[in-house]
Amino acid sequence: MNTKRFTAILAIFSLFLLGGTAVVAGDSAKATTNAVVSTFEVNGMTCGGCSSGLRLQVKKLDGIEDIKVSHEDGYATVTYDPDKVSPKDILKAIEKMGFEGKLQKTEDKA
Ligand SMILES: [Cu+2]
Repeated sequence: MNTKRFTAILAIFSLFLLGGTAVVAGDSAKATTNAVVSTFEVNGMTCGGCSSGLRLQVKKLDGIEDIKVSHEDGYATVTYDPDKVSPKDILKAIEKMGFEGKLQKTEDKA
């Protein structure tokens, strides 16, 4: 009798624990700790519309944390989770916008 009751309490407690774990996992997914920063040379951008269009296009990809684009200097700096998205995917998005992209370097997020 007592054991049964204890099992039921344990089961309910486990559910709370699982719920708590799920919330924690959701938070850590947002703030990726293994993020990297890739710099791409982007040719073909002529104005602020080009850079903001590219920014939106790349942000559509899963795993993008941040992106800075400069049409004057012709580059894009992208912070992302390498487990979710690759430089190849980002280059595809750059080409989709009609620009020419080239990966320059990839570093760990500072
Ligand atoms: Cu433009």
